[in-house]
Amino acid sequence: MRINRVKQLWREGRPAVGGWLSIPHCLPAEVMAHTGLDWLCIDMQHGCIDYADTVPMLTAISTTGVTPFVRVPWNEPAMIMKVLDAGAYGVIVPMVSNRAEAERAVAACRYPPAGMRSNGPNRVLLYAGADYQKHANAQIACVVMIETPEGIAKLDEIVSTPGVDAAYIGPTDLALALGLPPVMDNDDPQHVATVNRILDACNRHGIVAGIHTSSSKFTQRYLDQGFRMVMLGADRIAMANFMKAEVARLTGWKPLAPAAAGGY
Ligand code: 3PY
Ligand code: MG
Repeated sequence: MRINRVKQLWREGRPAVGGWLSIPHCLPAEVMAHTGLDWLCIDMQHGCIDYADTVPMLTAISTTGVTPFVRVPWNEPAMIMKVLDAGAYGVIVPMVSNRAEAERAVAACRYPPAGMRSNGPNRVLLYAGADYQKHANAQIACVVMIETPEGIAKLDEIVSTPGVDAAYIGPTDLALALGLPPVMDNDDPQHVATVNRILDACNRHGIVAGIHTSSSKFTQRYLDQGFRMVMLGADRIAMANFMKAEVARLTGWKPLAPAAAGGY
């Protein structure tokens, strides 16, 4: 089986930096796959992306050595199994709040006897190789998101769940969970303290800590702190930020349509 290069980095104690895909087409996926990132995540939760979009996006990513992840819309075994069958090498499961939910996510990622994943790989056999089922349990990454009030309260029971490879922080939902505005790259002391607490719990239980950002400044900060799954930038936001900055540089011209405010 083709190895999961991100899990290999993690086994070596090294970090992996990734990007985010929210535009439902194979071209932005292929473009982003050629930007030097270690992994890309197709976002079926908040991206404008359905299963029929996800499959060609996975194909586009596999024109490179970038490791493909999918964030599923919810902690539902059916969709987790379908994206794995299509070639995702890792799933990111949103809003996991307790041990039972973490176990549910893990079980959907693992073939019996370790889990309850149903047999039926399709495209993944072409991507991974004919011996996929033999090695999939070890190669596939199960990543649970910590971003709810209950998830913060039950942090230790989630990150110690056998089979969870990484806990990934959604900074804006985490902010809402703390009663703060949903800011992504967040300097609020309460947010910073909670992020540090999650990192510490992951380290104590020997799993990878991950976090979403929207800048190299925060990506660098989290890498320096010891996060080993850090998301640097998303297709839609990179496009908007680049064009807005270029438009703003022009002189002697006034745009008819003002740029939209806001980022994430
Ligand atoms: C969050 O900020 O809550 C996320 O899930 C990032 O995508
Ligand atoms: Mg979130």
